[in-house]
Amino acid sequence: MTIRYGDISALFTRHFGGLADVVTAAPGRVNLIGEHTDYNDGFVLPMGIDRHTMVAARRRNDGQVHLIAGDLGGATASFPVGSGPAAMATDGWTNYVRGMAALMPAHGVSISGADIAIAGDMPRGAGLSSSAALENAVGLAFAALDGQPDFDRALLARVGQQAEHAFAGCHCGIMDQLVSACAHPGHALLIDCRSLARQSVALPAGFEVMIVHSGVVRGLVDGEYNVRRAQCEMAARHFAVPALRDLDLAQLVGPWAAGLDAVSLRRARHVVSENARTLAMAKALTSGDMVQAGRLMAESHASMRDDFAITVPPVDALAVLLQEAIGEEGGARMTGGGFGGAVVAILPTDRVASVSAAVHAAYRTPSGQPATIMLASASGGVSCIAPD
Ligand code: GAF
Repeated sequence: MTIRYGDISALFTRHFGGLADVVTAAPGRVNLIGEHTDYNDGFVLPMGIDRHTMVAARRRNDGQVHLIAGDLGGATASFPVGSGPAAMATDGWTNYVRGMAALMPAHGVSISGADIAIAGDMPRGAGLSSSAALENAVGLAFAALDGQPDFDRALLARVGQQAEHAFAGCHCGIMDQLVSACAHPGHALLIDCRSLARQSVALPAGFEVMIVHSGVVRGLVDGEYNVRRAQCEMAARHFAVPALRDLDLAQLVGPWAAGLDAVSLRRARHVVSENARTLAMAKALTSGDMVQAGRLMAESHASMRDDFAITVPPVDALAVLLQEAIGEEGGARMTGGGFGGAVVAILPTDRVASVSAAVHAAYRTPSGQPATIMLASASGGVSCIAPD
């Protein structure tokens, strides 16, 4: 973590005076594979990363919440607990906090108001789930202020997802909030998004996770995201199953598929094949079969490009560039909701320098800059932090 307890508590003291009662930190995430499968009750394989959103909070007793966001140029906002969402155009970032303040009380957390400082070290628009991290960090801070620092983490994730739906208008699945809440240090998490069962998957020794930001800041993602979700739900209704999780590929080419439009069929094919790839990837990582892992990542990217239509040309170019530079062992694919953002690569440690050099030599962001490259290590989930 490059942001520390001292940074966030200093921001708190500068803005509000005095000391915070609690400090929390929640990681962003990178998804290794399993894209747009979560809201289809499927499987995902993300890990928490060593980039965080931190929150310092102190209880108030007047029903007001006051915010300062250190990494948004010191933007401030205030609202009464229980108020609705703000208009997105003005201070949309506050909606994640408003959502948690409005929804946590239904889960036994009493909120009488709070002063809250927020800061983080995550690049924005890179698809690393800074919003899920904010929801978790704020939600846990509210719980800790109410004497509940051990508030159930899976429930916290579900409240964050509800906040995203009701206050930010994105009908996301559970992956981002759940991994940011429950991540296991040094491991990825294979999550069954139907039962929420989680299994830790260690990354093989001698390999690194690299995240390369394409510089395409995600644009219409939320509108398009909701469209993809609706298409998947329509396809599930066509097949008369509760979710696309309940289908296999053979059913998509059989007579049952007749009458479903070609676009919805392609969306379904992505989800069904991606579920199988995600389970296969967990096995490949566990057994150290990194050739197979690379193959699965390449297939996942192609499926997101051709069947799910969520990649954009610069991201496609970056994924191919990385796949070629990495070679046979390991691979690369777009990660996250799509329409820009980052490519995730898994590569041998001794290839990090040459792969980084290849990206710097051959890729430019749409504004002509070299891509931002970071190595991520697998961090634990949201927690209360003590002074260092
Ligand atoms: C976004 C959503 F928030 C997740 O729920 C998930 O669907 C992801 O896109 C795509 O896999 O991050």
